[in-house]
Amino acid sequence: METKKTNLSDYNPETIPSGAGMKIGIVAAEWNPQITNALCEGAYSTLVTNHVAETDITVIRVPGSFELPTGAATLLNSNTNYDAVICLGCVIQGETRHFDFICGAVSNGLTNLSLQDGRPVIFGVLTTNNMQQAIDRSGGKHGNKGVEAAVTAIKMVAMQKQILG
Ligand code: RBF
Repeated sequence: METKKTNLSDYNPETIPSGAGMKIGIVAAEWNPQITNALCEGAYSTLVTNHVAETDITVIRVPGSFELPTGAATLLNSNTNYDAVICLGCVIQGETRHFDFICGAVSNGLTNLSLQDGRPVIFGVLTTNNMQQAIDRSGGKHGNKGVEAAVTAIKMVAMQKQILG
């Protein structure tokens, strides 16, 4: 069981179910590309390390984090039966209130989408005060939130397969 996370990339491989056979979509925002590319790399490599086939992973891009819910809905509504969608973005506090609106819209949008659809939609969005905090959490001293998001996706899909078959 998790208590306080010290590093976003830390997980116990023995507690992760195999991702073999799972189909996973990744939606990454283009804003702050240095960060979101690193999140994407962390998520993708973690899925592959945990036996998700590369042919079962689809990566799409949307312009900004605000568009993540629509990107995720597009994958869930497609003909491919994704088991989960991982959403990756980085919203950095600026001088205007955009930060609050974007963060609120994305977290509500992804939550509502997941509850309506039933499949896991993973919140892999960094919401930071500055660029350094984002660097620290996208492969820096606090690990990589993309790794955490991928582990969460695999665990959620395995939980649903166990309960729902
Ligand atoms: N998108 C992000 O993913 N991260 C940001 O930090 C971010 N900051 C923004 C700041 C401003 C002032 C504006 C206008 C947009 C920003 N966006 C950001 C883009 C946003 O998510 C969305 O793509 C656009 O608002 C178009 O809907």
